[in-house]
Amino acid sequence: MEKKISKRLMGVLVSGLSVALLMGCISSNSYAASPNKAEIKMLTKEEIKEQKEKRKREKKEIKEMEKKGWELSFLDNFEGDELDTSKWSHSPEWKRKDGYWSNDEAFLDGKGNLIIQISERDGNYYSGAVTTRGKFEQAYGYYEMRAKLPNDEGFWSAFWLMTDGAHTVGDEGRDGTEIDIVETPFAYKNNDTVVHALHWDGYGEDHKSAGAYPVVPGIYEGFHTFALDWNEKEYIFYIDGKETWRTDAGGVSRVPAFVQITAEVGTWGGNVKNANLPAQMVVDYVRVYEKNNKQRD
Ligand SMILES: [Ca+2]
Ligand SMILES: [Ca+2]
Repeated sequence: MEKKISKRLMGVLVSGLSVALLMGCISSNSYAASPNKAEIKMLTKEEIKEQKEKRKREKKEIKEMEKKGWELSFLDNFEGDELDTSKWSHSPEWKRKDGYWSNDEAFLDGKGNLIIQISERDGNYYSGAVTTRGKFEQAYGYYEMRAKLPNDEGFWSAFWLMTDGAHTVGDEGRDGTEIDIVETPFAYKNNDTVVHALHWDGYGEDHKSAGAYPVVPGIYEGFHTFALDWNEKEYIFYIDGKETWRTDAGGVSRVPAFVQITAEVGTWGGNVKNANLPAQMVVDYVRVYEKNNKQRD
């Protein structure tokens, strides 16, 4: 009798234990993708400190811009685990030059950065691309990205503004211009060169463009800011707050544009077969401002 009870008790205990194990299994599985708890705690402390400092800096920088008459109209610090789809969409997964845009190659790293990755799988090349098309579009303003640029061969990363009007022939660039705030096709040449460019009147025989090739020592090491002041008179480009190009080529575009952060594979960037992949562009934030009307002259 006692034996029977203890057997049943054992059975209950064992099945309880298996349930507990099973639950343990499930919960440990759900932790599998994340670091262990000790690491989470450590990272959180460091990250909180870093985030606090970043927020302080951000507040100060936005205030400085406000003093110059700029009002924040768009901000993404890329915090959290998922791309904020109220602000961004993945660009369509179609063939671009010698590779494909792929949703899998544009993601948040969980540490406050957007990653735009370039990968090779089975001899095909894939890169990330996000756009604010249909979600945030603005004419004129101050557009800034802080990012660490990739410097390998056969692809380029870009922070740019686009509009359907860039395809329209006539009226020069006033009815729409592709504005490339920064592109990196020469990264692999180790000559510290980036590209600023404008394209208008379509991409066929009427296509026109203008560009500049600033050399900034150390531009492919660490984080830098890339910015554009697009006003009614001209475009002014900045790297790390220093002016690198000023132009009114094509007449200045008057139509709203969306923001894009992309990478694409192509021979303009050299031979991708020489690249050490995957490569990544790491984007800390994007801020867009518009001119405060009260201070407009
Ligand atoms: Ca045009
Ligand atoms: Ca960030």
